[in-house]
Amino acid sequence: MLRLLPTHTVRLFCSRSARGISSRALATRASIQIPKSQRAIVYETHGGPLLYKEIPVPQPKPNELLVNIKYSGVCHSDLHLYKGEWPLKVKLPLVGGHEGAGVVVAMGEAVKGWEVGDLAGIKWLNSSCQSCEYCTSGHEPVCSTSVISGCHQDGTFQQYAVADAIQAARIPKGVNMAEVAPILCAGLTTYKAMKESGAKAGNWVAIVGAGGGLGSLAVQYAKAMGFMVLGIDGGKDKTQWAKSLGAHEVVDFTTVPDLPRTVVEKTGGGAHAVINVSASATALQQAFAYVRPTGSIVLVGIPGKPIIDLPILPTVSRQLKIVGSMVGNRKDTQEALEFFARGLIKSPVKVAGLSELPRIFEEMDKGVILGRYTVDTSK
Ligand code: 8ID
Ligand code: ZN
Repeated sequence: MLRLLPTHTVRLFCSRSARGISSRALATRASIQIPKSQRAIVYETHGGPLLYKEIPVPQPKPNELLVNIKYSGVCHSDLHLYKGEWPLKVKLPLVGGHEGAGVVVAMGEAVKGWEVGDLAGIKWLNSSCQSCEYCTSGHEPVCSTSVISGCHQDGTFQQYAVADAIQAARIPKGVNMAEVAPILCAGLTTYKAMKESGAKAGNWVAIVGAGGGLGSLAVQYAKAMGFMVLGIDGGKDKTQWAKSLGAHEVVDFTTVPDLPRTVVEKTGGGAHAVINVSASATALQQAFAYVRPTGSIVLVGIPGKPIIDLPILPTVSRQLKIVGSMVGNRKDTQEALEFFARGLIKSPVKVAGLSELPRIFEEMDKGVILGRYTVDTSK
């Protein structure tokens, strides 16, 4: 059974718990009509037309929230999935997207701890079993039955989306909804990768892909966590952008004559940790040449051709650590959101309409986006 806010209780509900909620959320609660259909971007085949069309509003299952998505970030993972570059089972036709920030408008009968009108985030990890050894030890992203938003089920490139109430993120009241959206994947993922790197305050962390969506946030989380930051990306625009976000040093991989040597020089002996958020296998391969002995290389970006050669002797003799990192758990999510809500992270967003997604994917494919696009689902 679906629990909705009954129309006659709207006034009482608003006056009881409206404190601190943005006016936009309040407006949504006051006009709680849930339409039968909505606008979405749908594709039926990998690489096929991205159709901006009217589709039914989904019904939440007993454990799910129905969230009126206000904004959704556009992640490069959405593009990889659209192109069919990864060996994942993708639902088709599909509504992609996994960085959705919105307002709870309804919920299933088994949901506890949420109210209609709460601000909620829909993430990559839509649900997991909550009972396997990984879910019970804070590693739910590797749960074998996990459901991924915008991959296994329809995601956030629509006006209304569903999410498991346990995995949905609690967005702090009063934050800017367009800006918070990318924190739900790009922010969470890079914050978690930083923790996985084992770097300590004062250490040099190299962010590879520093001008992109994840990179722009990685630079700032790294700085907020007390690391020295070296950003690597291609072209003046991207390196200057990374510098403007707080990188202590930047390197342009398209013009520097000897990238590994330059990084070793600038960091006084190599990066203690390398966080690869680029979608480039070549960039990852190069990291072995400039990571500091005993340092770590954290793999976050997943190129279309996801194989590199592992240089075994240097990895052993220099005692390197190679770490894979995928999004983060619920605790990481709340921590990443708190950094943002405290004003330590400026979300690098450009706002566009949902209908503009095809153009955004084209720009992303060309590698020309500085920071992150977030789409307004009402346009
Ligand atoms: O949980 C995860 N592991 C996770 C979560 C979210 C995203 C992984 N990802 C993956 C995406 O699937 C994608 O493969 O991280 C990668 C980056 O996602 P993004 O930040 O959303 O992509 P982007 O905005 O296009 O930024 C990529 C940046 O990499 C730079 C580009 O110039 C761009 O700024 N780049 C490239 I491509 N080659 C580079 C190189 N050789 C490079 N920067 C430095 N050196
Ligand atoms: Zn993502």
